[in-house]
Amino acid sequence: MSSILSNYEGLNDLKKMNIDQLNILSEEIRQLIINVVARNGGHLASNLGVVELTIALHRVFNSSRDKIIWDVGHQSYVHKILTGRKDEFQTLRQYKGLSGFPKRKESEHDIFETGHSSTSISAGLGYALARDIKEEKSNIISVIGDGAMTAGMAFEALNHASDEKANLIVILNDNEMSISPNVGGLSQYLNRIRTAPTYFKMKEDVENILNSIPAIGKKVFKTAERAKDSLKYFLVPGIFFEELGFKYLGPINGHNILEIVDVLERAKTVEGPVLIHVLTKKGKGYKPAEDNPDKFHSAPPFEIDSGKTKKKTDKLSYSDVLGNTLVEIAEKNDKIVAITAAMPAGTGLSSFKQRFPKRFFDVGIAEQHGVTLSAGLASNGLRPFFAVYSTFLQRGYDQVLHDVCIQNLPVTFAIDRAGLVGSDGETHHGVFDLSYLNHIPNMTIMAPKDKSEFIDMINFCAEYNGPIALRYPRGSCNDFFNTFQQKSIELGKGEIISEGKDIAIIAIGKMVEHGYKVIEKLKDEKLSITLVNARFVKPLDEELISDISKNHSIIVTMEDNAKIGGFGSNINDLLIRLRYKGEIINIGFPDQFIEHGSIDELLKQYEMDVDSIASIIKNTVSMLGEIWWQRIKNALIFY
Ligand SMILES: Cc1ncc(C[n+]2csc(CCOP(=O)(O)OP(=O)(O)O)c2C)c(N)n1
Repeated sequence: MSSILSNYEGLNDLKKMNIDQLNILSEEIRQLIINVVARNGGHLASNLGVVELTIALHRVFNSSRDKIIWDVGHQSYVHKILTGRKDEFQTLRQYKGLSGFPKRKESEHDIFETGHSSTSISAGLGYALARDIKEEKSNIISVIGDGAMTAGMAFEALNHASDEKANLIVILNDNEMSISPNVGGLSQYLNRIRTAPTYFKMKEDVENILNSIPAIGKKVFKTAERAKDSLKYFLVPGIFFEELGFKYLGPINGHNILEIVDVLERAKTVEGPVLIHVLTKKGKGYKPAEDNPDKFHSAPPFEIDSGKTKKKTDKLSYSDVLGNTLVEIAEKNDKIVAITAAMPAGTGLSSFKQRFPKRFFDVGIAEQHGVTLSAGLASNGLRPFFAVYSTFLQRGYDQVLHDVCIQNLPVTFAIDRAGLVGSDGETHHGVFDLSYLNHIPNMTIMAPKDKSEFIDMINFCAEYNGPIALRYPRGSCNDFFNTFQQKSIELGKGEIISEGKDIAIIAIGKMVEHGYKVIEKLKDEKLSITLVNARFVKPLDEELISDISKNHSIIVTMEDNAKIGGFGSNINDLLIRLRYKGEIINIGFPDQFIEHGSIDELLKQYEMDVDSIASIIKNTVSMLGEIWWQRIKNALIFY
């Protein structure tokens, strides 16, 4: 670590540095971020874009008395480095290490936790209103990207903030990118502001001329600035925000510390809500990230010199298979349309977008709208596939229930990143979708055990006449069961993969492969184990499970979802109805948020790895003991 950063001890140091030192510090922080993210993976481009902005914020404001709220929170690395976590930064996103998102337990400077986007203005307004009720003095600053600003929630908060007239500073960090290039009318509006230099030139000229008039010039300018019908009113580029009740300052160069400091100082003196429009470059200072900001939005470990990913895989991911299969289906069926909420590449829909631009819709970060848009498309005769990460569909719960399921519309939810996602941690794991969809009438839910089954299921969805959720995990999609002759998909029907006598593992999705490996692991234990691929979480294959319950003393359910309200709980309900007398073991996530770490580390921690599940089964068998074991068997026979 080089000089200024290695000697840096805390925010007080920042306040004493001159501009040259601050600029050197920026470059050293950039280098540190590049080095660590190249090794650990992480949100590189967004962080490189906010180095100067973050330094300026901490220079002007006094965190933690002043509150800085980071929208999404993926761009908080610089903030972490500046607020006492410089050394720990090496452990970024690693198991038990520093989180890649703001965490209150990590630091008093992380004052609001995020991960999902577009919450910062609501949270900031909440902070501001609480401050006013308590009659305290502090500045509240919400930093939100132009991508996050496309969500309804951000507009709801702007709308309310102007009504409250509370002192709140919103910083709009405009880099023209969501993960992919930003979309929508707001984005076009910001673009017009950015590319209309004459406006600013005129504004600056007016300001300079008035300010140069001795004695009264400054006063006239200030009055003009305030007056709604003044010349400035017509020149203000951010009139949209002004009309909403915000004082608009900008646009300013987000890589010029002095310019940002100057505007922040001005913002501090404004009564009521202020919006500062800051222009930044995503990936700033690292050529591969500047050239490919979407690829470096969230990057796996890479080689610094070339920017090339370290562990290249040529295996297809589930997202790729979804995209490719959907293109094939759409070639034959012109009713197929695809929707994404700002994740065309992540959900594998880039090829669909290219092949069928008119049948592809990127709605921005607007999952609720994405769901109801799908409902509208389906009501008017089309077959929408909304491809969305499990964690982000949480945003659209009411729309799934109210707009899709009540009307029983043929919308497919292609639910990507179901189960654990790894180092993004608790805000991003997809471990709740089974629970939040399970209880909605008309909803059908399924999950594939491997690639061939996935392709069959996508085809099944395209023909299915009602709401259907197809959930699948992050990562590579292979034909693990390729020697197994699978039957075609039939609504509510599972399949037996291997037949035993004593114990039955009933698994869903990715956990079927896991179940297979558990059986392999136990092969010397003289246990006879059946493996069932449930295929459907809802409706369950009641006939199959009823048969299994008659002659298996232990039933093990396996899912990569929270146990509460998930697949296992559906089976438990059924087994109660069937008056099953044997032992039930539910494998799934406990009632707690799962932290960040590699998927293997986390599965081990929650006793869901192959070794742990095998031990749980072995221990249950030995706990039951021979007599119990026989008694249960007899009970099952008389059942
Ligand atoms: C509700 C929700 N949907 C989707 C995402 C995935 N996501 C993370 S960052 C991001 C783009 C954010 O763009 P912007 O706010 O402009 O920030 P930038 O990375 O450009 O600084 C998206 C879509 C999310 N975090 N939350």
